[in-house]
Amino acid sequence: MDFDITLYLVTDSTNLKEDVFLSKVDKACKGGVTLLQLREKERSDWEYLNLAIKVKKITDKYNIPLIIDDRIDIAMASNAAGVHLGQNDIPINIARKLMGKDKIIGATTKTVSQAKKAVEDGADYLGVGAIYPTTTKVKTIITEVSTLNDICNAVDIPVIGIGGLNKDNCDILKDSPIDGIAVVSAIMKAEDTEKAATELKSKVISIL
Ligand code: TZP
Ligand code: MG
Repeated sequence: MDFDITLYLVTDSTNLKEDVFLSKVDKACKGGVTLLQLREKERSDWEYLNLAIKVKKITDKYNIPLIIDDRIDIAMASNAAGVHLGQNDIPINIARKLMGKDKIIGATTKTVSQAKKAVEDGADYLGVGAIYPTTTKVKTIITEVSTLNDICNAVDIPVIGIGGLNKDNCDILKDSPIDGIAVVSAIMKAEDTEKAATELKSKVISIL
């Protein structure tokens, strides 16, 4: 499946009422997000699926592929475009068998060998980070930009940087052969969601 990974929004609904969360998702899509991941860690299966169905109505309106974090069952049940898998989630080769060739499978990788393995197993894109310290994923460790660059150069699928990135600090990646960036806070925590997405997108385009 074809997708544009220039500005990848990973959502966080923590402490947000559902209508406020969905409105932020809508504004972010309107502002220019190119790919959107629903990332829920605390919800029951039923709640995760329900929210995925609601978010998909919005992403469909803007023709933005919806990726579900961690859970291929929720991705398939909501007819999302794909799934994002970490090193401790369902193995990519198994996810690929279950989901077929038309779904997008993203993988979190922190080393060149993890990246090469993910590609071999059938990943469509790689997320690498955290580039900067982040309060969104507390247990993550920093990945050096040089490692991110090595990963980009070792694989032939799109690679994005993630972690603490915003429009004022993503210049650190201007010489990196990335295909886009992924953010949570820079958009989800912005006062004006649409403006944050629009400004960040033009910034990212300028450094790619
Ligand atoms: N993976 C690595 S860092 C991160 C994830 C999901 C969180 C990024 O969030 P933020 O708010 O953009 O730092
Ligand atoms: Mg995961």
